[in-house]
Amino acid sequence: MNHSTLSLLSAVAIGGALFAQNPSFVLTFSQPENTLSGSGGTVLGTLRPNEIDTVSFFGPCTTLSAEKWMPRTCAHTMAGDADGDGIYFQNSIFGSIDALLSTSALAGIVPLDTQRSIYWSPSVAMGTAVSGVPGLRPGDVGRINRVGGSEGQVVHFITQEQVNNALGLPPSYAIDVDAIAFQPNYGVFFSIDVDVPAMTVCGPTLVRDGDVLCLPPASLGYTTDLRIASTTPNSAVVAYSEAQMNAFTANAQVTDRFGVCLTAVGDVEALEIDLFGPTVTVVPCPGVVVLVPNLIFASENGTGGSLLETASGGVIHNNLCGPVGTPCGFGPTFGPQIGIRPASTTTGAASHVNALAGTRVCTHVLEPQSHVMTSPAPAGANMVAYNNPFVLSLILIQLPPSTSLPVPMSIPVPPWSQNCFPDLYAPSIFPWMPVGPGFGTFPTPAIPAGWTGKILFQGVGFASASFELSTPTVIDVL
Ligand SMILES: [Ca+2]
Ligand SMILES: [Ca+2]
Ligand SMILES: [Ca+2]
Repeated sequence: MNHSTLSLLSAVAIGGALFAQNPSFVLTFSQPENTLSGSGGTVLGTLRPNEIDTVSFFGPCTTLSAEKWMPRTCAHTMAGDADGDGIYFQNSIFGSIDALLSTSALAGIVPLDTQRSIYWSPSVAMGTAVSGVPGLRPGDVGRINRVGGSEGQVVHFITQEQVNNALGLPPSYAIDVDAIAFQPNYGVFFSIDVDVPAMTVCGPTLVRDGDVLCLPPASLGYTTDLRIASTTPNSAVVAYSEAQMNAFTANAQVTDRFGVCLTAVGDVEALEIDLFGPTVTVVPCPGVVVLVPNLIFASENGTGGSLLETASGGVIHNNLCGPVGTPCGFGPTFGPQIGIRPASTTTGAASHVNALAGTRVCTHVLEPQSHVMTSPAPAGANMVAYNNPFVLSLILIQLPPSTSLPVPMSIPVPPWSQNCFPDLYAPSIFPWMPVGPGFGTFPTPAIPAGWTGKILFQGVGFASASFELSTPTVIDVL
């Protein structure tokens, strides 16, 4: 090992130590957006509403950028052929990811969140060809895991039925959870996408999409791994009404992407709990008392990607890189404050933040330029983009049998890969090629005439004291 390699390795180790104190989010955007960094000119620079991104506010703020963390192809590999059409790639899987939740720090399961530990809610139900029913529906918050040797299973944090039960609605009611946050001392906070006449703890209530609802701790039963096992009927509380959320939004004095001051929340689109902020006592009706922590939230009117807080009657969320939104009178909210590019020099990014969870993650990601190829094809006909945080990553290649497997098989590899993707999808360990640090691309192999099937790639990063896997990617060859 030469001196420059040693220097790089110690730089990685120091980076890791700083990363441990890093205030960061995973999040989604409501529209396709572009990373502020450009992601090396690769396809990883395009952030889609059905992909999860991450942004970190630990300096230097000049390099702040939202980066892709769970590409569609990672979800396709975990979920398999969920719609049963023989092709893993499904452009519009989940519709959008409209709510995100991390419990890993609370449950002590993993040091960092992974694509196997984070919970999300779709706006369109995932197919059930692999997972079976009930799957992952708009009213569910769940993740895709291997369970008892079966791949592509949905593990729910909370189900549509449990949410409906707390709202006094029939179990089959098609509710859409579109923001969620959780802390055992406060319970579950959430918001829904469409107004619904419900029966809450305060009686008949028209629950609005701009309301923040609470499932108080005493109303919840838990599994041993800190998921919701049960909710109490009619136990939901309107912690903040839409009118109150409108007031928080107006008081925050933040502009949209055109520079216009926000006056109403519209729909509450993202929620996270700020444990360092003030807690208030809310009495929504006589005899009902709810403790409400400071809530970080996004408004559907918050184009340009602003984040607000309920503290002090409503303020713009601040972090180490400044306010996450432009104060009224100072021009548009552009997007770089949350790591995305503005639409132009005069107009901010089109998105509001659509889902938000405070957590730390490892960004070690693969995504192909083309998810589907036709046979035959010369070597390099398709390229796969990578974002590699390590000095070196060895790309592995696997050819899953296409006809027998509706979902690829994986194995856990402890004690390795406890920070990045936890499961190995290429157990034959057939090396394809090494890649260096940062963003880049590598070529696909030549596809001979008559060969069709699936090509799976996964990177093995050489961390200072471990091996850390990248997210997997599968290319359909037709
Ligand atoms: Ca499919
Ligand atoms: Ca949803
Ligand atoms: Ca949302």
